[in-house]
Amino acid sequence: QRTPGGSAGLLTKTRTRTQRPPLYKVLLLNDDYTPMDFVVHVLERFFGIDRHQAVEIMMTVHRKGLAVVGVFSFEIAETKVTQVMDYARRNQHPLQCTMEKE
Ligand code: TYC
Repeated sequence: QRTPGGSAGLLTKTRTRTQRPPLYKVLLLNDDYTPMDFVVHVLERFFGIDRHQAVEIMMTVHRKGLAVVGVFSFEIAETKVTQVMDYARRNQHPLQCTMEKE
C-alpha cells in the first residue's frame, strides 16, 4: 500500500501487519499401556474427531510416538490438555497429552 508523504511529494510505503494470536499444537504421546480403544474414545470425546479419523490418529501415535491432534488458541489448548490428562488419570492410564507453540 502506498500513501503520499514528504514535502518533495515523495511516496512513502506503509505496511500494516495483521495481528494474529499465537496458536498451540496439542500433541498426544505414545505409551505401552493405554488401551487403543481408550485413546480413540478420548479423541472422539474431547476433540470431536469421528471414529475413522480417531483410529487413524491413534495409530499414527502408536507407530510414530506422537501426533498433533489439533491446533488451538492458548486457553483452548490448555483446557484440552487438562481434560485429557485428568480423564486418563481418573481411568488409571498413563496417557500423556501436551501442548507446544506452533
Ligand atoms: N501403544 C498403545 C498400545 O499398544 C496404544 C496407544 C496409542 C497409547 C496412542 C497411547 O497416545 C497413545 N496399547
